[in-house]
Amino acid sequence: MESITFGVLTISDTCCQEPAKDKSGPRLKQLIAESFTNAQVIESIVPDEKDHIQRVLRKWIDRKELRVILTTGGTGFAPRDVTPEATRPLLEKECPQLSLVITLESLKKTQFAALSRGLCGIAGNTLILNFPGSEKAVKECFETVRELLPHALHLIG
Ligand code: MTE
Ligand code: CU1
Repeated sequence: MESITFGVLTISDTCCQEPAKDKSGPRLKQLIAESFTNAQVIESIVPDEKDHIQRVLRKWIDRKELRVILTTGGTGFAPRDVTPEATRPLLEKECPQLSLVITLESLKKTQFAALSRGLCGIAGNTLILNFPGSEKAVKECFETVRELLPHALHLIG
């Protein structure tokens, strides 16, 4: 399979102020490198603000070579958790079964998986997946979708 470019977007007020505190972004980068040979990873950290999140997502969706965006954080029930609300308007297609499989697998690890509202969908030729904001959660979620990604991207075209 040819090399895939991933965008990893950490969405966190704390990590945006102190990037050294971001554990889930670097973990995702490592998981990608272990799973896909020649993968390129672009990273960014933004606060839990809808317009900040959308600015990065739009920029990445417009980049033709960038095929997968993994966001981490902001999917929960707290007032400032707005990742799904920022993502939804940019999606051309939602992929609810992908969110379902992430939830089903996550529920095998923790019942708190029910508290993530993360979305999955397609914008242009980019697949966007919202993961929760912990190192443990991104590992579990990434491992759930990893094998699906090449065929998914093949279908998106
Ligand atoms: N999913 C998996 N696979 N593993 C986890 O540890 N944590 C849950 C949930 N989903 C978790 C998970 C918890 S505790 C919360 S509060 C929600 O994700 C939302 O997390 P977020 O607000 O950091 O996005
Ligand atoms: Cu939680």
